[in-house]
Amino acid sequence: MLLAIDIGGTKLAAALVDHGVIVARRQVPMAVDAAQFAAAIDALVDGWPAPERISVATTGYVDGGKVYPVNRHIISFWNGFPLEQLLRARFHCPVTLFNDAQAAAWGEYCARRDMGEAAYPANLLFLTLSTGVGGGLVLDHRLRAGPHGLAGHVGHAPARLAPADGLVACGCGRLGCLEMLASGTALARQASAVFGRPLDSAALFALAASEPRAAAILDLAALGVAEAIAGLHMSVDLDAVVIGGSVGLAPGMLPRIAKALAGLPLPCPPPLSAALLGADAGLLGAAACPV
Ligand code: ADP
Ligand code: BMX
Ligand code: ZN
Repeated sequence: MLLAIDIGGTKLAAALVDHGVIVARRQVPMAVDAAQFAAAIDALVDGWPAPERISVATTGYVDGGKVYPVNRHIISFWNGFPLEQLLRARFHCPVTLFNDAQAAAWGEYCARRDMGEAAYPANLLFLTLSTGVGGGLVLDHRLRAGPHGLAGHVGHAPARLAPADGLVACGCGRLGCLEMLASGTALARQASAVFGRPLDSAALFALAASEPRAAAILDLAALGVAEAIAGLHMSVDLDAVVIGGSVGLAPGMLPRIAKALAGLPLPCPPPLSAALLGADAGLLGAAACPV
């Protein structure tokens, strides 16, 4: 049995995976420090059989068995965190780490391949709109992690558009990143500024049905995402773009992105779809990733 773990800025999920099928799944809020993280892992696997191996999809970039932040504001203790060593010591089995969006990209690629479609995409971009904005690329049927694990970090490409509350420095240190416009964190920040009261991303989506200023924040984020897709499409020539994450999968977000993309002058625009694996794209993608 394989243990898959998905570590995001907001949630920590674990699943027992048997031949590509989730047979048990648990989820808790992401921990705030290393001690709480170790305790949360123990709680997640309580009563489960010892795994034969572990595959992790994690926010941050993975280099040499350690996890590093791109956006330093997402997880405070993630700076060179020895995740592989910690899990090996706890479970005494092989451990493989992947960036969360890269793992999900591979999961979505495999899901399409295994459906037996004659023309499954060889060049797929997965975008997660979640606590941050993550990205993963499959190019010529191969997952591209990059020499430092950084490939696909689209959230830190310039968005070209200022957020509704003005330009904000990203936790990566740069100004104008897509993540500051279109992540759940950024949507909550913009909504709270525009409406003058604390609002989270889900509340913004609910408000958008009746309040044009709320809808405008989502449309701006969708345009930023569409611009990022267009930029990558012109760089590597995509044949599929898959959207995931709780914000990406929230009702209305995919049509907003599709409309924005359709409005851009782009040769051979790639088809856009929601993650077939839904909220399990990271877990199942990590489980399917080559070891
Ligand atoms: P993680 O980033 O840990 O992988 P998620 O994909 O769930 O987790 O993304 C978390 C972000 O999504 C948070 O900013 C949260 O406020 C936002 N979010 C969660 N549920 C919803 C929802 N139903 N609609 C809109 N935004 C949501
Ligand atoms: C950030 C970055 C990416 C990650 C993306 C989505 C950190 C800690 N994370 O851009 O590595 O893929 O967020 O991650 O720098 P999530 O936390 O939203 O799931
Ligand atoms: Zn950034």
